[in-house]
Amino acid sequence: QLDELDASVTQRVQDHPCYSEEAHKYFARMHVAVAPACNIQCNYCNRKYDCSNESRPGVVSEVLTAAQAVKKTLAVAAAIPQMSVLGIAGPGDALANPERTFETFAGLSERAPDLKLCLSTNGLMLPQYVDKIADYHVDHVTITINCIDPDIGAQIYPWIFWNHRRVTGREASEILISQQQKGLEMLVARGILVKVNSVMIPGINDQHLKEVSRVVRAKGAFLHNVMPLISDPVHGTHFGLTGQRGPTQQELKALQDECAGDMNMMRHCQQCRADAVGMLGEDRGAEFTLEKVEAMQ
Ligand code: CLF
Ligand code: SF4
Repeated sequence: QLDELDASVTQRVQDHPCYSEEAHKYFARMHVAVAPACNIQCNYCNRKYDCSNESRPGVVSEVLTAAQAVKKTLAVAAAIPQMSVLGIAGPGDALANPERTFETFAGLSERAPDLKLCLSTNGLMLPQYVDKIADYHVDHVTITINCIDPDIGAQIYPWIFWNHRRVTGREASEILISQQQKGLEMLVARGILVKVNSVMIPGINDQHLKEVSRVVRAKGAFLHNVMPLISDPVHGTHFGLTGQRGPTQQELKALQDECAGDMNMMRHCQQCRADAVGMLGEDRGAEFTLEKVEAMQ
């Protein structure tokens, strides 16, 4: 399918390790954990860990200010020549922490203009920030879309925070879904490359994700990444506590194959932490803690 894309798009993904399977052998990415807050609740989330939108529950990230994030990025980029992408993926939601997120992007577009900027979000605030995302030359945005049906959404999202109040039940999912779809359309209209992440939750959205794949493809999403639910009572997620299981490897692959009829599927995702550093599947974050970065300057 890649052959069908015009050359400019191919060029835009050729050094992004997530958007191009080939690129992940040669290029590295890093995340800066500048976004601790979140504006929704997913049943698979435990706020003590990194956002499961992009990240595997792991160890709590060191939350950075924008200035610290810029400093860390410059130090890492100097030490790892393959570093091509800087992403903000939590540990909460990038757009629930807009000041730090955009201040980080502003600092980097000035001091490291060659780094590609990448953002991952649950999509709730996306329509409000699309212009800003375009202004800061963020070229890659990931939206986590787990459903387009609010009845399914109600089983995944117990609440969202919207217009200064908490909204629950089906209404919460209706708002979230409509914001996500609107955000997707607005990004595509501005020529920003969109990847959709979906968490596969057996018995809840697994069959439905084929429809999600069709719809987001039709709206112009570039890539779909179906990730397995990591449900572990040890992490204290609501799903983990209720005994909800994650998919097996075979179930995940079968669903990815079914979705693939419609669009490019990402199959090399490593469910990175919100402070991951290095090639995909490699995490050199411990080499670049703030303390060590300060000592390098
Ligand atoms: Fe990070 Fe995500 Fe950007 Fe990549 S990760 S914000 S698109 S630079 Fe990549 Fe990691 Fe999978 Fe994400 S392997 S979890 S898809
Ligand atoms: Fe947790 Fe991420 Fe969902 Fe927010 S969007 S509740 S941080 S998994």
